[in-house]
Amino acid sequence: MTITEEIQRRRTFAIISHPDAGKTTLTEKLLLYGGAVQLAGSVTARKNQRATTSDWMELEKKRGISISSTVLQFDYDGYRLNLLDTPGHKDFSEDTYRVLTAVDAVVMVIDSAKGIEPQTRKLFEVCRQRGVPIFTFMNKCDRPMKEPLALLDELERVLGIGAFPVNWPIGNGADFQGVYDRQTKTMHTFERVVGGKYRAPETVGGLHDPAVRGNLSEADFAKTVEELEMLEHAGEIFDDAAVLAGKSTPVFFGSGVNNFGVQLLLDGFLKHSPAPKSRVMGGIEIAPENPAFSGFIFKIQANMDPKHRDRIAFIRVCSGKFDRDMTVHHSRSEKKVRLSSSHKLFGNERETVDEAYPGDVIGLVGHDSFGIGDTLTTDPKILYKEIPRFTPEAFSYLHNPNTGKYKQFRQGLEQLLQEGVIQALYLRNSSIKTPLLAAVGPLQFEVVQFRLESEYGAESRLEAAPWSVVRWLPTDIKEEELDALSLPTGARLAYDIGKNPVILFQNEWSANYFGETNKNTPLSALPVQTARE
Ligand SMILES: Nc1nc2c(ncn2[C@@H]2O[C@H](COP(=O)(O)OP(=O)(O)OP(=O)(O)O)[C@@H](O)[C@H]2O)c(=O)[nH]1
Ligand SMILES: [Mg+2]
Repeated sequence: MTITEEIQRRRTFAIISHPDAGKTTLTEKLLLYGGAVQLAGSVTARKNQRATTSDWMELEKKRGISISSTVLQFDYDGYRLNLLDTPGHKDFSEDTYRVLTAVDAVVMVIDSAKGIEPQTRKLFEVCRQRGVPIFTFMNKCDRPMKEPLALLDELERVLGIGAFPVNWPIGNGADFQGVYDRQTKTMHTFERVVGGKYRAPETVGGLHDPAVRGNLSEADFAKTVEELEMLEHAGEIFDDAAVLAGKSTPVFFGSGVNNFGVQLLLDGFLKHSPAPKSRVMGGIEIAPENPAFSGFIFKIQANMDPKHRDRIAFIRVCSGKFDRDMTVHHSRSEKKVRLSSSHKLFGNERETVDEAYPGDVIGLVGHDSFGIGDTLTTDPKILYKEIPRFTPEAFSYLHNPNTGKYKQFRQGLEQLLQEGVIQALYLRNSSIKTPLLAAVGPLQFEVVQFRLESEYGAESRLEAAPWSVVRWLPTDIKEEELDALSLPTGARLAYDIGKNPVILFQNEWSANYFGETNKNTPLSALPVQTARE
């Protein structure tokens, strides 16, 4: 296969939504229908019993939520898919946003009973800004759902995006029969299978086949037929260009847990989603066919597999061909490094990979100098600046109650900071050695504590810190200038991990007051980008 053919068969996408809409469940089912697993691993009825391929961490299993994104690579129907399941909880949105920099399309999952929830809306905004094509899966049609027309209207009204229903649900809740595919004009009637572990038996036929009606009342069926006629009458056609530009979203209905409509989503997605495109960095366009290999690190994760207590850097290949053992330029250290330990990933399973192409996400092991956002390339002129940063809003000291375990505590914390699980700040002129953690949301503290204990055997104790706002000072401010600042009551000077000075404020009001009374010292919610970042 030529490199162009390899690129054209790649599909790299993330599944996003508000918590609990069913992303992990759908991921499992895409694997099942994609032939990557024989049996969907999720025991989804009871959250605490779940053990899925993509939720590998103890804490995720315990809480039944995803706290970290998962990469799954598999082949289906001639395509090579790189699928990323993301966490929905807002405290972990940093991880989700980083993943969005690495994909070419997203599947947005909506709970059809709830419609568009706040976190979906935020994630949608990020996709829109990046111009990422969005495919919509209206999930949980097996439960009493909102009117399908109302759901489409919500997409258009709340998100301001055109919505094109590729298929349409027939019945809902206990009467959900299946979906009508508007493009092939066929009705797909599904049967429920216990636990949804296997593919759902499916009958394909005409809309007016009596079997389609199932338990549906005459009136309900007539209403659905009328809706379909209305849609046809509106005469809208599938507009690939609008979808690729992120202006319109194809909508698929179904039920992940029951395997309804999953195959149609998978096939429809593959047919209409884009292969890897060029990336524009600092005015330079880097095409995937560019002969130079290049990619950037968007995620770091340690201890994914208790059998290998190591650290894995996830890189999205953007151009050229990756070969195992190749030597590349590493942007942060400006050094040449040899990439010998490269893996393709499937949840917590990994397999050595010898070559990879644009669109692929691969894991690199054994490079402690790699950080999130770093570019790896054979052409040092290429430098990606993709990774967004977020302003922390929660602050806590992390104590080590067990001095005998000092080493484990330090080492564990250092690793987690490097992974970007949380940020740390260092108070200026302070004798306190206790680390001050800064998080986008408080669940991140819980993850740090849990992982310190389970992966490093180090206990920890949290103590709330008195600040709720952090602002960055100009990075070139001098030490004497810092000495001369007059801070509001309770505010403190500190440094971030990159030694950039910040001020911690007790509240928003105090930060604003400082801003207004110190016009010569501009504050920013994030460190002002330096050339390196
Ligand atoms: N009734 C019904 N329940 C579903 C369906 N899909 C998922 N669920 C249930 O919804 C709950 C949440 O599913 P998950 O797949 O964990 O949701 P998620 O979006 O990955 O959640 P986070 O990763 O924590 O944001 C589970 O209890 C699932 O069994 C569906 O089609 N119908
Ligand atoms: Mg999940």
